[in-house]
Amino acid sequence: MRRLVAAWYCEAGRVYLREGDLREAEAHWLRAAATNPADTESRRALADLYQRHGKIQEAAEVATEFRYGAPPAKTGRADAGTAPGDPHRGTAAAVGPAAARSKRSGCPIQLHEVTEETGISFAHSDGSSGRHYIVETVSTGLATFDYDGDGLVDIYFPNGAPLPGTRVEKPPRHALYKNLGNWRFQDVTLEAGVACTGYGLGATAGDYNNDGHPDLYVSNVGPKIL
Ligand SMILES: [Ca+2]
Ligand SMILES: [Ca+2]
Repeated sequence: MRRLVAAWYCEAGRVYLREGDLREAEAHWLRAAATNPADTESRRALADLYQRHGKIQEAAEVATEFRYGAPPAKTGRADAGTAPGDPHRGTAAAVGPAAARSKRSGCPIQLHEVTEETGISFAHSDGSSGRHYIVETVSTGLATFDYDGDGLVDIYFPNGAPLPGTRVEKPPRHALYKNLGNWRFQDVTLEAGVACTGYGLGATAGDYNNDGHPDLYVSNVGPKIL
């Protein structure tokens, strides 16, 4: 019965997700996980939701519970081939190749190079004058915020600029990438009007004039931009 109730909550969460109600989707998946801690679908959905919204800590926690905290299924099917006390007990069938890699390395977190798949082609330039200006050594930060209010966190990358002694055909510019969901991004710098070519060292976002829309502040060497 608990499995059925959890499955219903999980499906309801998907319906809310399709309708764009992320809060209710999250609430229903949490209910599914609480009703049946062995329910893998709700935990996967939660981890994906948290990751897409930059909630890395929450995603890691739910993934850790998923891998280590779920009790063995009563059917014993998910436990096949594992021993009591094995931290991967009850998870191998659920996470497949990732679990196999995890088991081999002993690490519950696996990292993969996915930059190309995301659509992000931004490359940072330090100005490369060869004269070792101090700004060449400090790189830059970036800002993550939802610039278009669609519920997905977007990324703004400040860039360097040619320093005295540097000659380039096309000066680098800062870049804004719109989050399309599912870890895909699109360069919307020109459309958004934020193609700054100053020497950026950092950026932050906040609603400085309290109009409900985030504003971007870019810390350049020299004039700053709001
Ligand atoms: Ca967005
Ligand atoms: Ca504002």
